[in-house]
Amino acid sequence: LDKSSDKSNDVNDEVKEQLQNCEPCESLSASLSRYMNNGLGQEEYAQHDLFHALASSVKELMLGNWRKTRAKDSQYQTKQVAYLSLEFLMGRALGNALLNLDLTEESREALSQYAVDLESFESLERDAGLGNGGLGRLAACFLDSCASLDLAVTGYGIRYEYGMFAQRLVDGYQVERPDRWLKDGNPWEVRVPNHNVTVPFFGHTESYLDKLGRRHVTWVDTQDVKAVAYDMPIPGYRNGRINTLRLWKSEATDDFDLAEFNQGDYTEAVARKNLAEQITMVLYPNDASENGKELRLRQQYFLSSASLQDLLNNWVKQNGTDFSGFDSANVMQLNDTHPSVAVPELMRLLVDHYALEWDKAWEITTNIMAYTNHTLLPEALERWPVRMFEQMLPRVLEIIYEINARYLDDVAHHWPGNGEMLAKMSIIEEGDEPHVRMAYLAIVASFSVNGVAGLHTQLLTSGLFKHFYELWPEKFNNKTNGVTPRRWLAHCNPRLAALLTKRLGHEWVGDLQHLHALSAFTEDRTLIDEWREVKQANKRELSLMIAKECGVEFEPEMMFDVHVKRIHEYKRQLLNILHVIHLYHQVLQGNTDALVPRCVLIGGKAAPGYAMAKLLIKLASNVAHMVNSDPEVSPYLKFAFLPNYNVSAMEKICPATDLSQQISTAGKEASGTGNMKFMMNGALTIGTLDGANIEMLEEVGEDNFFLFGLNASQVNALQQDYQPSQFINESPALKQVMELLQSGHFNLLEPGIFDSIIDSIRSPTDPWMTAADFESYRLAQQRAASAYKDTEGWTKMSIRNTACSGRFSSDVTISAYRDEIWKA
Ligand code: T68
Repeated sequence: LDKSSDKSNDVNDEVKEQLQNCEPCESLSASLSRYMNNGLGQEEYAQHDLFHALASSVKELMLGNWRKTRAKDSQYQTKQVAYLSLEFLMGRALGNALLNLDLTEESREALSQYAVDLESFESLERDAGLGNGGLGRLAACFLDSCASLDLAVTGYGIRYEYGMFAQRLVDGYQVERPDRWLKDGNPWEVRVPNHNVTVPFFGHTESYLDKLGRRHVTWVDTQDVKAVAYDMPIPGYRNGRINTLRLWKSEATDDFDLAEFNQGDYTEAVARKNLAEQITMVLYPNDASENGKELRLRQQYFLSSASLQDLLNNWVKQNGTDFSGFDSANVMQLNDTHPSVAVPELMRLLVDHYALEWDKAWEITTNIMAYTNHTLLPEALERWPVRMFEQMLPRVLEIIYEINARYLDDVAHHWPGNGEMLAKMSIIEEGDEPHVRMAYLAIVASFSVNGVAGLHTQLLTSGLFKHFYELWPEKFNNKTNGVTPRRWLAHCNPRLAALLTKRLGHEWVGDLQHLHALSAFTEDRTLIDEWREVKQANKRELSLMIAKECGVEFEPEMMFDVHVKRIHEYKRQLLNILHVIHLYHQVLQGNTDALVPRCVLIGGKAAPGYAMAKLLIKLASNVAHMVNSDPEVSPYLKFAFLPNYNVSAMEKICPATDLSQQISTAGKEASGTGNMKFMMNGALTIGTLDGANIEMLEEVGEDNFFLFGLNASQVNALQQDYQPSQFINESPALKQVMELLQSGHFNLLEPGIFDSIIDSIRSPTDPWMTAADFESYRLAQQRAASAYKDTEGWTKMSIRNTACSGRFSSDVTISAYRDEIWKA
């Protein structure tokens, strides 16, 4: 230090910076004591109070850097990204925050004075279940990566009072229970009323000409709803950055309450308050279909308008109402079409409120918007009745019409004289009940449109969005999904994390590509033994949970074969259940030589209105009952359906899994992200050529992956003339399974309940082609079984899977968003 004064200055600056970073300079332990002594105001406390005190202390430790991050970002020296999503499936925050802030050991110590161990303590926190599945969890992983990569990204979402429902099983049937996750308060959030904005609904439009003869439109007699911001801190991985997840809550505005109150209509006024507060009351629990409910559109507009107003207010505060430069300072990533009404809303705010010319406003809008598509399933594509817009958002509809008219000029130019093309590509779908096609609206206004895995993007540009691709090829790009290695390896699998760090150093947590170095050790005996010991310990831990939740004893020596995700026909839980029936039948027949003892686990929620998905849960429950109650079967096969699968459950499941099932009908799963979590944690995959499975297979090689089934183009080709009976007749195994199922063996007291499932397998119009892939699936399962018998060989494959998982870190994905889309 003495020798180089320059350097010592650097060091001093660094130290100063660090000192500033840790304000307020109180230890976690001191802060915790302060909360416990002063905050509660009483001697007695419950575990839950202790949890709140710790979480509040951790949040307090973040406040200084949170403020600094905001101050730095508000300078607009770098581009600001707004990630707009109706869903953020955050799960628990404590463990992740401690890891990222490097406070795990300190909090362990702080808790020891209360005789509490950190791990069991973490389970006191309720999951923030503000999402359905993959799309919502992706948004949460992205927030972690953005903060960790030091990017100025704000998540904008809805503070649902009720998150994803809790699932219980009654007689094997799914029963939904409301999830009042905020019941005991949320220690992580900060209400920031100075960011309140007002969102208009209903009313009508009026237009007038100004002195220069320009037409202006005003939207009047609206019913306004207040949007109140609640901020949650998103700490980066040990880099001092604290980003923000801003969640909006709807409340009644004070003035319209008062107006009615003054007219003596007190009850009306209170009832209206309810209407306003309904908007953010509950998350819609459909993961792959649109329900067309008016309240859902209200949520979408509420989120979009509030977030855009926030963005514009921030800009105006710094720069006044000159918007030149606004579009090089901001970008908005739309998480699917759910927030795509942001497109006409930004136009409305710029044109009606800030009096920009249409062309200028359109230039800004199209420079800012970027859209991510997450599905090819036609039933999930959003189309809103024009009539609904007309009533609820009359001004927004006018703007959509104007956008459409101008855009159709481009279409006409590109395909001259082709009227059919105009109808096909119009944002408005004509018919008895005209609809707004939200995906088209998003594509027209976005400078970037991306799919979420290679195959998915390819199918988008060659199928669903083919003509848009012809019109604007430069807009389309692929961004294969990823998952955060902090939550999905470092935090959820501490045993494996410690082993990796011992071998490779700790850099892998911030850069998962470091895991490649493991490939050099796949022949290392010590590593192989330690690796297996980690897996076995994780399996023992999961067994306890399964015993408690399902009443089934999973033996850690058996293979853990796991299929957890939302229940949907395209994800083919049915194929898995049919295979379990096949194994069960083999055991009953005494054909046990080729079997490996295995524990099969299925878990996932069905959308409450999706009858077939609910019936699949009942089938799994009934089959599990038969399998588990036969003592002759138990040594070879156990089968459990885990109720209430959620983020926290996955944190226990993926570290303990041997075989991960990713068996969707090819071409239907956009990407998948569960597949990546399992791979990172050393599970082998049995899977189809679908979504990101294809890229995982590329990384790990066919020797380390159990591939089966038709590929996407074969699925398409076969659809023309599909004869399930042929596949059933050609596979003795499937034939037996069908016979057993049809005999009523699994529903003796409930005759006929599974008929619709049986019929679907036999139907030539079965889009999921369960029968077609059964035999190939069965053989792949056989390969997995014989591979598992070679413990050492299996462990080597497991190591290789983890070693090759670096590409599926969401840090890699977000770096690509940053460089290729956001230019941030
Ligand atoms: C999922 N989509 C994809 N949708 O199915 C999955 N949909 O392949 C992909 O990995 C993941 O997105 C992330 O890209 C969903 O999860 C929904 O949850 C959803 C919610 C509401 C309406 C429609």
